[in-house]
Amino acid sequence: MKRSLTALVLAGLTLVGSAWGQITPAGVVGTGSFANSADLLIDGFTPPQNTNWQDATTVSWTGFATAFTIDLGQKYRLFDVAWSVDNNDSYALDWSLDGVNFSNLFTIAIGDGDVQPSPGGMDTMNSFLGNADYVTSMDFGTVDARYLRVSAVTGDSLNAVGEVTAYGREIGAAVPEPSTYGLFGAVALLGLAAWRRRAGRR
Ligand SMILES: [Ca+2]
Ligand SMILES: [Ca+2]
Ligand SMILES: [Ca+2]
Repeated sequence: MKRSLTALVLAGLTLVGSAWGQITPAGVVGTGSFANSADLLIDGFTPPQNTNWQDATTVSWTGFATAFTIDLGQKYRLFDVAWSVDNNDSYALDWSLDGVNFSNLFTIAIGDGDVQPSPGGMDTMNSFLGNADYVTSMDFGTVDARYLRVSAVTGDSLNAVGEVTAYGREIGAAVPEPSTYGLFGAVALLGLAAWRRRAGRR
């Protein structure tokens, strides 16, 4: 009985701990003026490199008073980020737990990425060491965050973002799916109760 109980608990832990990977955000809100829907930042589509910065698949704006806050839906331990931004500007990604107080996660410099000034356009970049689109300045130390905020810092004042994708795993107050954790938890508790009864008889 003890062996099967251990197996059940391990199976339950495996299910709960398996939520690692690409994060599906709950939503995004833009402040300031910009063209196209802010939802394009998290729609899962990354514009091909060299796409025009004012393409229908990008969110574009002028100046440096615009920002977009992505709500991941809950707290995650973040490991990596990939994004698509206009090639000739500096962009910052900030993180927050409460959506109010933000800290800088990383800021890329003008010229980061492999898209050259001519023909220019959108550049896909990420923090995956060894990847063709890896950018050193995006290689951040792990943080626990719920919100991510992207903004342009400096450049030619013509800015665009096509996608922001975060990778991590659920932590903290995550509520497990009732269909998985609840079932295994109930079975494990029943097993534990039975095991205790048996152990008590010895
Ligand atoms: Ca997109
Ligand atoms: Ca690239
Ligand atoms: Ca630009």
